[in-house]
Amino acid sequence: MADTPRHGLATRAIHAGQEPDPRTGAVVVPIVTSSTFKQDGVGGFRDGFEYARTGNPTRRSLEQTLAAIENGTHARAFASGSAATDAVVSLLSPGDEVLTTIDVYGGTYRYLEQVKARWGLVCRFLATSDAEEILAAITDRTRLIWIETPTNPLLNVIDIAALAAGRPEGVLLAVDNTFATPALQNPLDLGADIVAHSATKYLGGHSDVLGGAVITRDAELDERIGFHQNAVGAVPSPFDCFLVQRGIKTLSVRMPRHEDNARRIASLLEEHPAVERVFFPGLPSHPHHELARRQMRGVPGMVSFRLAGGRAAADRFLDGLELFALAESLGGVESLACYPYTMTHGAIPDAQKQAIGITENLVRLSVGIEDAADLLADVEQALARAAAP
Ligand code: P1T
Repeated sequence: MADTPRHGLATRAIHAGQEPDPRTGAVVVPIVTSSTFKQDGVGGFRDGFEYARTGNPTRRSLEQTLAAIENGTHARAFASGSAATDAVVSLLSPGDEVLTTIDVYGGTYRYLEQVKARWGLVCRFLATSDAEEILAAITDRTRLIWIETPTNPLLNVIDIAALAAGRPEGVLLAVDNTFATPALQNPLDLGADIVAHSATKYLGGHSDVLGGAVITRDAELDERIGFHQNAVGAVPSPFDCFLVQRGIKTLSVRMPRHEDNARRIASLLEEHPAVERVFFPGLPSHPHHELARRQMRGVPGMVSFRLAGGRAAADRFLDGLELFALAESLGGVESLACYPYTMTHGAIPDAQKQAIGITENLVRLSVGIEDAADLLADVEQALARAAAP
């Protein structure tokens, strides 16, 4: 089915790139495992397929779905979100500058600071989520602005349209849309050039696959990303493509449930004496609440908060949880709790973490789609343990 803008997100997620199989009529895209494809004479590729690193039917189908749900025209699937980040950054050359915020996934910080800086990229991490301040930091070497919004783990919201409108020509704007997902925001519609994803999270949705994606509306950018995809080879297996595509089919029903459960937990936390501060853009008390309402069609199921009793209270809270599993990652149907200071953001130097508020009493929750009452009861009893050692 050719995708057209008249189809809504749920329809695109289920149909785009997913025509019933022409030979068998199978309504689910086949998992094609062949690593190579017979040529009809040298260079006679059937439907463009030659070798599975370069292209695979299951992956192509997923890429069509990814492009359609992000309102893009081109997409490339990767073996992880980190591989997708690498593909975007590969657009730059030594001496070029990338601007980002400190408040990004710790692995993105580590990649830029410990891999690309050594290679000659100038990486600047700004302690702000204010679009004007980010724009003011642009220099004549800046080639890429890379942002997450909402950010990981502090859930700051950054004005994508303001960055897109205010950056000078020649500066690409890439948005890591892992947290919001296309169910809540489409950065390309707001003027971004590139959308990146860790499909490991909400897109896959079930904590059973690693994946990444890069989506654009620009054939030339896509060709360069595709060159990198083929040259480096960090491609997802056909089975992983199937899992991500299967997850995407239910994205639009999962996200409101994640949001609803997270809202209830954020409200509980906000009222609780054991909690010092809650970070949840769906709460009117969040400093970027108005921007979040303007930019997104809802908020993801991520809630971060600081406990009043310092690190010891955070440890007791995490030990006390019964339904929430202490684990990295997010966006799956099951609820997870994470301690960003040493887990997801352990690669960021302590002084920088403290400066932006990734403190030793910070906990991040990925709120799943279990029954709200059960999740609330679990958080409540763990808070009681945190408050009374
Ligand atoms: O883990 P991987 O699929 O390679 O994705 C990296 C990545 C990229 N962008 C964002 C916003 C992310 O949150 C991640 C991975 N994050 C975690 C594992 C985590 O627990 O935050």
